[in-house]
Amino acid sequence: METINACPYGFAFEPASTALLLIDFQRDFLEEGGFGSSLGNDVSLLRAALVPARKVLDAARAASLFVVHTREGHRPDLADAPQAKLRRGNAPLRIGERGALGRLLVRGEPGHGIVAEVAPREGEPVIDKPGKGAFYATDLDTLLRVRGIRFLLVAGVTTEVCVHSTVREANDRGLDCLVVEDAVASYFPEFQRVALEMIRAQGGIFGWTAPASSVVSALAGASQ
Ligand code: TIU
Repeated sequence: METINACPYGFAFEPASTALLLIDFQRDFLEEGGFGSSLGNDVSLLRAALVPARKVLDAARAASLFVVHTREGHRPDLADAPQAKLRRGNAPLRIGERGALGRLLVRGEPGHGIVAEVAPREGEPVIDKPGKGAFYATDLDTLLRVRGIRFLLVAGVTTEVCVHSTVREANDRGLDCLVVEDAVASYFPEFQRVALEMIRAQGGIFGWTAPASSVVSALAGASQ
């Protein structure tokens, strides 16, 4: 077992049973003209997560961890998008409508792609998910079970939405989850802070948190 210096206490993990999950690092959330900016958000806030996430990704690859990427989005015919999700809010553009990065939150459109900094490599599965959580209506659970994964390191956007939905459910499925504090980001600085506190409160009620530097140090030890 290796241990990451984490909150609320050390995160013990076995590298062969650990996956790095990169959640929704898509142009639709990180760039102007995508879904996130259509909702009125300052998308530049999310970019802070990219350098730490890339460091963790490099370290995970060097330690031969299983790396999985996710993307939120819908079929071009929107048949998998509930009316409740399509109707939600009063943004000028809605899911499926055309913005500067193509149709918002639609698979195959430019905005749906993962940004270059943390782009998937050959052999790293990419999970297309219609919801906020990465388990809902996907084969993520199967992929993790086949590999015997018991520990998840999590990076991605946004902290209080897709990261929380995924980590809460992963916890219920029996996985120990560590969220990389500076490799997740929110459009709301207050939510970023509180979302991380929620995870590790009450003795780690549904997970651990640690900065990328601590994760990278532990993975460097695991690579030797
Ligand atoms: N809007 C927002 O904060 N997030 C999402 O809609 N999806 C994800 O978090 N990926």
